[in-house]
Amino acid sequence: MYLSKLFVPITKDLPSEAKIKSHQLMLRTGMIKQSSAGIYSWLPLGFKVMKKIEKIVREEQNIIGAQEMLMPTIQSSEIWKESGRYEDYGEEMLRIKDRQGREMLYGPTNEEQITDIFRTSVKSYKSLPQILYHIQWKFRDEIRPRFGVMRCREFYMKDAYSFDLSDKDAKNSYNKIFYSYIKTFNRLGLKAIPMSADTGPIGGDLSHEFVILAETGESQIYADKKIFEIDLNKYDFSETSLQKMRDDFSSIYAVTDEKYKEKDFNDKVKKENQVKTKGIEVGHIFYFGDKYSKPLDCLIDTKDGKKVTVKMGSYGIGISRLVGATIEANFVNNVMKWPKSISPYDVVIIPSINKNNTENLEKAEKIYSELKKQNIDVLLDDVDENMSNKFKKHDLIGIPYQIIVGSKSEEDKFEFKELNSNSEILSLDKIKTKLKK
Ligand code: 5CA
Repeated sequence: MYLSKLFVPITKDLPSEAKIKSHQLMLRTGMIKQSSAGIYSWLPLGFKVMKKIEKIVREEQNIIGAQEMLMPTIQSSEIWKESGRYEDYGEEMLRIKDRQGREMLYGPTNEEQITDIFRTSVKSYKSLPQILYHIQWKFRDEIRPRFGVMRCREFYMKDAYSFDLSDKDAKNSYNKIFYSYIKTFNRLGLKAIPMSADTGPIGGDLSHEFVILAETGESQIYADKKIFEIDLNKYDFSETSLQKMRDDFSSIYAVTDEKYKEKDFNDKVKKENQVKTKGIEVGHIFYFGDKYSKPLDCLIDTKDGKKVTVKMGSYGIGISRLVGATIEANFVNNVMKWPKSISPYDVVIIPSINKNNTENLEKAEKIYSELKKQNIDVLLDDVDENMSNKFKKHDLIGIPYQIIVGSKSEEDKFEFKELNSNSEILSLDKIKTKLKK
């Protein structure tokens, strides 16, 4: 893609309503555009990052055998009345009437809907266990939407739902998702800490939040950095191994300010291992047994002819929030550097150009087509602008690698730079190899 053609409305002024780094950066680099309070359009640059995150989340769900489906955004109030949450959910639920006067709502989450699908489709223990998921827009009429995509009214979420015959099996499904979340966040270049959490309006008695470290987060975190050293490769997919993994995570100190006690922290965590910072919740998982299957009568025939309510859990990842959260975690000293796995482009070519000298642009175009042939997703900054402005702009766009075609480039060697590091002069072949890695 040529930057001059890319729809990326970069603005120089800092929007006053944007209080945190990610919100400012996303508006400045034209990743999103606010449509009304807490509701955003995703422009090409932002959309591309969100789609890359979605792809990784999907791959990791599929690896553990979860199956993708899609439920609608608009739901009937009937099933919510059956579960009892229609009243309980309160003002956060956007309620709509259709032309027949039927009460509908814009789904804030889908426990009722998936239970309704399951109860009419699955009757026998033979069909269990199951994990189903979808990636869909949700609406919660947050009283104070803020921080851009971090706390919106309309947001994009992956939510999965597990169905098991017994509590024991259900906890195993919970542990599988737990494992897959740690792996997913690692692939997104994020360090996530699982923390035992309150269940709130979703309900149940077992829950973990996955929190990433960032100074602008909403919750204060106290943790032992040993939690980042747990190696997932140590565990296999057997029930005991997965339980061991969850126990290993739980045995390491990590709490939010509600549970924090200074003495505990100092007694249990060595000074050099103490992590005190803010965090952003990017995922949340719940085990709630028959909280929904009971009122909705979702019954399964067991092997010995009895009927039991199916045991369920639900598991969310905030995909749109993750775009902002990744920026919060990676935007340091006014330089944004996307993790390679979700960067909008693999590399940007920045030629020094002006009207009288098109030589650098021609060289850049040659490099561009070479890299394209190698399936490298490359952006060419063909905008006629001075180099210092270009560098400032790319510090915000955050593509991790740059090929600079200017005074330092020789016949077939170019300046290659990884953001926040020193540049090197390399041949195109060497650059290709580095990028391919
Ligand atoms: N049904 C359960 C799990 S599937 C559920 O809805 N859980 S949740 O309420 O915790 O939401 C899951 C994830 O969605 C959160 O961890 C967060 O990352 C994201 N999320 C929740 N509310 C918002 C919001 N207002 N704006 C952006 N992302 C949000």
